[in-house]
Amino acid sequence: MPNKAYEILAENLATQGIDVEQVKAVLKQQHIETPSWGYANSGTRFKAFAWPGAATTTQQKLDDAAMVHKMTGIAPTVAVHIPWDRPKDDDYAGMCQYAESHGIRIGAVNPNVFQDDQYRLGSLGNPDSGVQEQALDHLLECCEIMTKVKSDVLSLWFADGTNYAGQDSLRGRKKRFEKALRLVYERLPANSRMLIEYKFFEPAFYSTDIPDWGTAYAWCLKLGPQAQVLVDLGHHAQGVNIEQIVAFLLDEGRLGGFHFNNRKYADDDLMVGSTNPYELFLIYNELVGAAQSDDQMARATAQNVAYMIDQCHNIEGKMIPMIYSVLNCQEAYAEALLVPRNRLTTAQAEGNIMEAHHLLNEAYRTDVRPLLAQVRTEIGVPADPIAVYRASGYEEKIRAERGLSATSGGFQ
Ligand code: RM4
Ligand code: MN
Ligand code: MN
Repeated sequence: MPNKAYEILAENLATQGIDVEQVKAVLKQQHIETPSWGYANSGTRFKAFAWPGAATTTQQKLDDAAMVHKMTGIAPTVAVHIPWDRPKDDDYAGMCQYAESHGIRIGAVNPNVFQDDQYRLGSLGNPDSGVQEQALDHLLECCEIMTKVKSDVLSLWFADGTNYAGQDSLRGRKKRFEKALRLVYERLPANSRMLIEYKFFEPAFYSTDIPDWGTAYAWCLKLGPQAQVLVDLGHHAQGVNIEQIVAFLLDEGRLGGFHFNNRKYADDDLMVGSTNPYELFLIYNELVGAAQSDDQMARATAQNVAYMIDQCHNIEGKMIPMIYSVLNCQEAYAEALLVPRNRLTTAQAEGNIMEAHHLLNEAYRTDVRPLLAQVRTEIGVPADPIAVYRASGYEEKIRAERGLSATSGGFQ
């Protein structure tokens, strides 16, 4: 069926000098990774509400991720959390094959050094050298797992910090981290990367060992080129200009990846772009600007960013918000691709503030939905993924097969 709205939009964009075929080609290459833990039950610190049909096994999580990819066509990988996704008999090759037989691959490996009892005072930053060592061993084990599941990203987040002034030596903790991260860095598989994620508070509230992008960046510089910063959108104070952090890290070659979600919750609970689609657009605008620039470093860095969702939904279900989030990223990316870069550069050079601002906003305000429907049709996925998912019977099927399980993905 010809997409009338698309034809009108394409004509309109062509008169603005935009190469629509090129925009579509770029959109078809987009890749958003979904998290295995986002398909399982999760909760707030007060309550984990069980969701009917939520995944409890890694195979079920992979099934769900495969369904999200089938609906969207741009979510071909899934991040795993170890030990939440540790397979029986440590059969990682089997897990990898299971994913591949369902049309997806394993993406980032996320070690978990925050849930065992010994981590009460932290992991790598723990004052007890025995605990530091256990955490280090787990990280090194994850380097080996990367090879088994064909992953090239080790994604590191630490719950480490202190709750009371004087509880521990701040410099001491810094040194413990630097020493251990160096040992992990040396064991990274060839051609892989270590992404260091920061978070300004929680679960520690007096000090957090990696509180901000500056700390993560400083350590990446010390470690070497295989270490890059991971920007989790939820881990920022409300007023922080995230796109400026993105621009800085792109320019320095140290933006490694994203964890998409929404900072309104200060963590992983809300859909990316749900209350702040403009901000998501501005972030993509920096990425597209870098990818299209002739600055070698920024361009190469932008082309190698790992786009990952880090969301665990508590009250709104699992599959639809995940599909929705992938689509929100697609929409923001499409709008950013419509920014007339040359005209924007000219307006900026002339100090023409209103023209520059207007050009950006016009791209943002373009209704790209017909364009995305066209792209989806051309890659053979539903033009309206949410509607087709609702009608697919998948939700009813998993509810019937899996039922209601009290266990959570790891947040219990
Ligand atoms: C943390 C952080 C990590 C994620 C865990 C589950 O807040 O964002 O990336 O792996 O939650
Ligand atoms: Mn995260
Ligand atoms: Mn988080």
